[in-house]
Amino acid sequence: MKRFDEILHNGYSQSFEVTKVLFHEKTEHQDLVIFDTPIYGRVMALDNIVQVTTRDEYVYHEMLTHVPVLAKGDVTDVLIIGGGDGGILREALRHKSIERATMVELDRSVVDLSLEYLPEISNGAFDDPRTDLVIADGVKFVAETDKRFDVIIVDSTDPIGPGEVLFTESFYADCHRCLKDGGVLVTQNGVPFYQGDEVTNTYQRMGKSFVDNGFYTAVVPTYVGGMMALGWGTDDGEMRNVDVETLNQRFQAASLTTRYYTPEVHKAAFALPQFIIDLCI
Ligand code: AG3
Repeated sequence: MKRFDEILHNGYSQSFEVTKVLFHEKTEHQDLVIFDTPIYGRVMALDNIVQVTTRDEYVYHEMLTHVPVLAKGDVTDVLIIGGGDGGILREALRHKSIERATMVELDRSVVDLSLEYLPEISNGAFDDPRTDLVIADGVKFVAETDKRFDVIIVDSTDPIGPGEVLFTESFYADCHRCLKDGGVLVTQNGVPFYQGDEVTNTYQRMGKSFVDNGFYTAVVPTYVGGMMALGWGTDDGEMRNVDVETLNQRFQAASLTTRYYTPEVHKAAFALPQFIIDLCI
């Protein structure tokens, strides 16, 4: 393979020069490829869609983790749905307040192959005694567990193939059930410029269970199309408005070193451009 073409959006693709293919196989659940590139370092794609690159993964993993954790404050229990590469787990465990990080991943191969070929993504997080890795269907897990969490992070694929069930009204309702009072759910919700329906659908479906729901944004270069929408659902309508000073105190107390997240970026991420507001109907 000389090039890898991601065809996610009809009629538009991104193309990587491939210097080496390290792994390519169909797992029990999806087609998984890992390859090296000149600009983005090592890349993992599932069903032909880029999931993670070693060059820009920090944007997504920091923003999907530190925003809910620092907005909520005093977080001890986190649930991660998906996220087999371990990037979210790594960021979550950087918070000393977190006593338990439960990660429910459908595809064991994603965890195993990430550990083998992309170890810097999880950076030891799977060996942390606070990690509870469950290989199972996230939909079933949230429907059945009697555990309760402060924060739930859904690090899924797009709503095509195995990830589709993680974008349903019943899944969001079950996540709501698994949150402690005042807890918060965040989700990967695609790139609104190309995936507008996904914004509208999630807005309506999450709205059935949460008092306050909407989106915040982050720009991940390899999730092409500009801003990515990250879903937000909580019954605490004030959580999205936590001021920069409070965020700063929590950020300092956690002594995090970040490459994208800052308390100011956190606050600003909730300011949506008009075309995204218009999709929230
Ligand atoms: N999961 C989110 C991939 C989304 C790609 N979607 C897109 N480009 N519209 C990433 C897994 C990282 N842990």
